[in-house]
Amino acid sequence: MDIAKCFSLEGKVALVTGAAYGIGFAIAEAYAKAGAKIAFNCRKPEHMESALAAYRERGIDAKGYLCDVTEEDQVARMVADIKSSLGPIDILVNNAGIIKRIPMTEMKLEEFRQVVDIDLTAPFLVSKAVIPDMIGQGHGKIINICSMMSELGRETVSAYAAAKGGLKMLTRNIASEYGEYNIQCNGIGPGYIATDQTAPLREIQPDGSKHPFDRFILSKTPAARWGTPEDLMGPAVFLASEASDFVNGQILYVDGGILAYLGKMPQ
Ligand code: NAP
Ligand code: GCO
Repeated sequence: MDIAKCFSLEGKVALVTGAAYGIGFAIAEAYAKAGAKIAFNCRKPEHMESALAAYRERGIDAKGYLCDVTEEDQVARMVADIKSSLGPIDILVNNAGIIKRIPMTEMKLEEFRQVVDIDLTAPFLVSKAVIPDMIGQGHGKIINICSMMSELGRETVSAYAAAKGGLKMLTRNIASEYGEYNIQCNGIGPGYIATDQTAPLREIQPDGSKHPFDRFILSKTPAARWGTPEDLMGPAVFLASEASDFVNGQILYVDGGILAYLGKMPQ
């Protein structure tokens, strides 16, 4: 077996949703470096402009789409356009996501629904749009970006935990339903990663000290640091490549050890 070749994505077409910045951007960059042609989307025009510039700066010729992944017609148009310009999609990463940190009894129904729509319903919609061509091609890789909250709960994140827990089961179900067509659907469960989404949890306090949540996460993480988007590059390439062809329905937690650890004893 040619080991270097089985991790290569040479000639593959990859769609990474919500890859204007943050984790999605790093995954798209890794795929480009492994040889894939990149398509990505985001919702906001200002993010599109800066993202295209950032891809260009890294020498990546990415194709960007303004597309809200909760809108089925927009998703269908984007997938059709990628097919005609780059070819049928070989690799889909359902990365676009949001969080709302609101105590459950104060959360409005529309807020709960918006989180579930983007974090769970959209991966269903985009996967549904790409699976028929994957079946036609005889192969496909779908990678769902899950969370610590696919396993754990905490205050204020009921909608997010419900959606990411659901995404873990959608992952297993896609693997179960389409595994016979040589489609692998796996998840990545990032730990606490320093991006815009978690910036409020790392804000320096008025007295110059670290945010209490920041200190809490450092104490909960055996690696004793926040993750970076780059920490997800290798795992994402593995799950998109031939190297993982017999891995299906799994969630690969990339969390510096959080889920393995009981936590520090209070001093
Ligand atoms: P981020 O920095 O907030 O980036 C989110 C991306 O999603 C942006 O590109 C955003 O672009 C896009 N997006 C949001 N809603 C969208 C929609 N309806 N349609 C299309 N694009 C949309 O988040 P991140 O921290 O990189 O997180 C990426 C994924 O990893 C999310 O699913 C998140 O839940 C998950 N995750 C994050 C962490 C962490 O610690 N950061 C840990 C575990 C899991 P626009 O704003 O332009 O739409
Ligand atoms: C939070 C965080 C998390 C992370 C991540 C953990 O408020 O607890 O935002 O949910 O973003 O998903 O894996």
